[in-house]
Amino acid sequence: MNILSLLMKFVIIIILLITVSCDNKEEDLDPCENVTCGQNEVCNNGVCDCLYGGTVGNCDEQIPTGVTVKKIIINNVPPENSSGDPWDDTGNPDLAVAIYTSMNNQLWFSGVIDEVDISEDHEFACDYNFTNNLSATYRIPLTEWDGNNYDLIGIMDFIPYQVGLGYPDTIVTTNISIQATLLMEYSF
Ligand SMILES: [Ca+2]
Repeated sequence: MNILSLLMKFVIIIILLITVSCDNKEEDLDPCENVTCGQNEVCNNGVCDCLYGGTVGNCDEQIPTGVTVKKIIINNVPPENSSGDPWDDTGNPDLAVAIYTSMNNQLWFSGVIDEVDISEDHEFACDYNFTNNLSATYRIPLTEWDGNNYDLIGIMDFIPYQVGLGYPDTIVTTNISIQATLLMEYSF
């Protein structure tokens, strides 16, 4: 009887010890123990945060509050339309560029520049400032005008700001045979 009672007590003590040691183990477990954070990141409760702001994975990079397209430089225009005819019947093409949202809302229009020598780069002053939806895709249609009629030469896509790509001074966008270089500026 005594031996049985002792054995019971022993078993109870062992169970208590195991329970207590398990509890302690849980309390002592550091949620950051197996978390490896990047440069300029710190682990808070198992999650990596940026030490100085920015985006996790690239903590040096601050999200701009504004992105300005200073200029749109058309580098390459196909010499003929899809029918194999020159863009203009009487002379050099009369070009315009614009910026549209992906929903086809016009944000900016360059106005038509007459008689563009497409064998050379042509620069359109722009200065359009994006202040929201910086990482959305926008469209840049290039058109050739005759009075109020125009032919669409092609549409190039671009994204003002992409996380992880930094702040490039220029963004080059192409669409098969047309190419534009955008001169960019960022504000914070
Ligand atoms: Ca024309």
